[in-house]
Amino acid sequence: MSKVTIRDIRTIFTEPDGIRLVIVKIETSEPGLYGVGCATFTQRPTAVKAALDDYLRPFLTGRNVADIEDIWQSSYVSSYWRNGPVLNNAMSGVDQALWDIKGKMAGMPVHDLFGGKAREAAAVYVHAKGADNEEVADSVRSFMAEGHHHIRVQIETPGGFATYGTGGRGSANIETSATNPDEGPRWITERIGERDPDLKYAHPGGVFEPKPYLRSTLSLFEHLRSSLGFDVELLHDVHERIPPILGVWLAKEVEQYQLFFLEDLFPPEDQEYFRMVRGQTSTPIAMGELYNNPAEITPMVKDRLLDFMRVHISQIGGLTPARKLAALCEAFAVRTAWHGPGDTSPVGHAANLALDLSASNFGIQEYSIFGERTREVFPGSPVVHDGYMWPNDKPGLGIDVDEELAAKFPFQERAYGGAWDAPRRADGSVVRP
Ligand code: GCO
Ligand code: MG
Repeated sequence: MSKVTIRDIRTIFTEPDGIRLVIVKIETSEPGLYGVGCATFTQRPTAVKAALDDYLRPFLTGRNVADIEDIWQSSYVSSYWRNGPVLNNAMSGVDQALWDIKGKMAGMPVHDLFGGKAREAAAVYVHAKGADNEEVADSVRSFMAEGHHHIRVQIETPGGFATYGTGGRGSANIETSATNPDEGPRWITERIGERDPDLKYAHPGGVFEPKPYLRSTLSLFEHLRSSLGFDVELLHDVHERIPPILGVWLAKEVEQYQLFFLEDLFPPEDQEYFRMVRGQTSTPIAMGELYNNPAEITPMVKDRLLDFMRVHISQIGGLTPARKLAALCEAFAVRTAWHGPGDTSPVGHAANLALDLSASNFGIQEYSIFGERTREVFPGSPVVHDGYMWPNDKPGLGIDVDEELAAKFPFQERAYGGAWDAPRRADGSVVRP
């Protein structure tokens, strides 16, 4: 084939099931040959589009689609200041689309370009949640009945406190980002808000207090292990909410429940605390979705302070840096667990899967069940059954976007452009989301 060049780079916005997704489509000089990539930064999607339309599109139009590495390196330094979620997501959309194109040109799935299948399918974990111990146990049982063997468990904190991942108040759960101002503990700023309705503090992300959260989480694990036994693999996401020393304590306390992993015990800013955890417990540690650059997680990997590397592929700039990071992890026996929440589009999940299948140090893949409409907008979305995600073995990423249908689900209006309401401590101070 003669030289194929980038003819156009377009950004597609779509929200089929309540989550704003950003897709990049690269059209080439070859009629009918194009690629798709995920650039979803759901909290700031229009900023990613501006980075693509105003900077990457003019910078890359006319470039040879074959030169993925050079395109990545030159885009990376093209702004001089680099390493942010906006620019990285824009680069990821381009990078994944170029791998998709390369696969189509070769007539091979991307996992074949990466060395071929090291496994037939990727084990996934799904999300169980509930208001109390028995409700979470029921949710785990129904996932097990569907053949799932790795299940993340999150429980609401009694007393109306906010917590992550339950879909309740202040859960920062991307499936249900709307907060509902039901009765719960009140905090000082909420009372001020009643006196001054313009005060932004009056928008409740809920009240989070570490001790009630820790008590209900430990009671959940006790309940699940005594009622379900130890065969099912259980995971949990702390979502960086608790003071570090309580994180150290939690990691020790849950050792007896034999978690598959404990996630985001600390924010990246406090990552030195992992050293303390490592010395005291063998609870497996997962970390990474908040890093912007692989270099930020390298010290953790080389000192073996984590077991599962959970970087968000579009957040670090696409498959090109992700492959290198996976190889670095392999050298230190750290397994991959690429971030796969609802705000990773099915295109991003297909990119995750290409690495899951081909990397020998794959650990687990997070999976958020795609809605019916989302599947229709993205023909070729990876299929999950028996607790595994399966490839369709089509060339490239094996997935497409139905642009006409995507346009039927435009972004919905959101207060403050979709900014998150931070949870707050009882005294009104902000807690990490
Ligand atoms: C996870 C994550 C997500 C994030 C979300 C942010 O482990 O799945 O923590 O739920 O909160 O992707 O937009
Ligand atoms: Mg997480």
